[in-house]
Amino acid sequence: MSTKLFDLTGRTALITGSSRGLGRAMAEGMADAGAAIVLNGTNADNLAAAAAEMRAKGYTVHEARFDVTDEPAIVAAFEQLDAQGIAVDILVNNAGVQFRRPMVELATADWRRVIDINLTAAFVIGREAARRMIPRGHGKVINIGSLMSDAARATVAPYTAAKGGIKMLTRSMTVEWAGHNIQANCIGPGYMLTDMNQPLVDDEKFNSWVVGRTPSRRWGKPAELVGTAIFLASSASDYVNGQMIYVDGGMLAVL
Ligand code: GCO
Repeated sequence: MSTKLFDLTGRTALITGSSRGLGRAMAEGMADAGAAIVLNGTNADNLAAAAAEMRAKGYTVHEARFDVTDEPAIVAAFEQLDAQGIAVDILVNNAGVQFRRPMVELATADWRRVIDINLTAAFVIGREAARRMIPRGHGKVINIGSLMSDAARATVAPYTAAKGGIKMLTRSMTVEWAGHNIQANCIGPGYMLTDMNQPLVDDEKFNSWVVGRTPSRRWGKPAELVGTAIFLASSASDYVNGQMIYVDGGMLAVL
């Protein structure tokens, strides 16, 4: 009984920003749990390479190349999936960027770009997915938040505002879509070893702070998000809605 609860066989997951980093790790994990995967990215070569690597492992992989800030491209991608008979049962709004600059030095255009990628995209893609999940009577939406969904760090204001917003967007999705048997939840990764964070890992002072501030005394590995992602994508979470689950080594739980 218990293993079937986490079985994703017969389901299809679209994961934005999934040719590398956290998105790729979740794509591999969900594929291993039985899901067909729709990989997304903006770089055709990276997307094709990631798809080929995953297909070589026997996984069912489709590719949807679009920029998450390009609404016409998003709509067209969903229409193409419709035409191919590919129903997105699980949406992971993972694509995101970081831009580190003190607010007094931050250009409004940079603020807007981070908000567009990290927050507005999750609304637009979530809306397109839900328009199709509602008639089918089921769906899973997993938004990727951050420690910054609940705590602020200097120099990352637009990211913090966006990740706080993604937590509340998840609750808006819950209040409007749970009645259609769509479960919307949020994962809050801690400091994970990703390309985006490499400059922080390489900064001895920052690295020491992360290791000292995290009860687990280490950075997280992208693969360590997979269990929570599979849980929220599976029948095991059919009565879990509007929640934020932190995978952060305990960082936010302690002073
Ligand atoms: C930063 C980091 C963080 C992490 C992650 C933590 O500059 O502090 O990029 O934002 O990436 O979001 O949850």
